[in-house]
Amino acid sequence: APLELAPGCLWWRGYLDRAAQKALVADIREVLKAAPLFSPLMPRTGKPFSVRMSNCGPLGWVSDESGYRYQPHHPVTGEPWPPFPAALRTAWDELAGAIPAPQACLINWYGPEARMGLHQDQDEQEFSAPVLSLSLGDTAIFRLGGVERRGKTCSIHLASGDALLLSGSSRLAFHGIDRILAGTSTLLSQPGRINLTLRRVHPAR
Ligand code: MD5
Ligand code: FE
Repeated sequence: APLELAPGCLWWRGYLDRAAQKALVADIREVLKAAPLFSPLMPRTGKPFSVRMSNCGPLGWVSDESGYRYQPHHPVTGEPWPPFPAALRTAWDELAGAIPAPQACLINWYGPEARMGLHQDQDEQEFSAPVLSLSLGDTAIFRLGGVERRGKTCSIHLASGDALLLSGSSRLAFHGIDRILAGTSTLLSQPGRINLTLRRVHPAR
């Protein structure tokens, strides 16, 4: 059974076993052959994020000097995003409940020095659907706050195979990755972490 970290924030430690993690990494490596990692740029400043990204599914999240958005093609190659690996749909169906199919999966690659500042996920037009996050590779220190930037926060260690579901009032909670604990996992062939976030972007009807 999952742990409820905050109302609507459910944490399944070790949701994916080692074999399932290995299979999912192989799936993601195939996705990345077709849709290579890119370095998104921050709006306005044009500074690159320390996290590199790609996507699969019908829509993908991108960022550049004109802003954040979802689009159906890779910003560098211009190709459509590759389809979801079947295992991602299975995880969504098991954990998200009776929610229409996800439309986007953002693939975040964290090298040992990468981090993600405290932010809210607000680029979707659908906040009633949850966000599902799957972690692979090195453990990350994840910080979760409330819906106001200045509120209290708590931290947990997200390890390889963990799943996190953000729904209800947690869907718009501030969150970020303080740092990666390089060398805590042997899943990947190098230090680093992959995070997958599955989302709906538009309302179903
Ligand atoms: C990650 N990714 O581990 C993090 C954590 C992102 C992102 O934040 O936007 O790609 S995913 C956890 C998450 C997603 C949506 C909402 C909340 C947490 N939340 O309200 O706590 O790469
Ligand atoms: Fe986020």
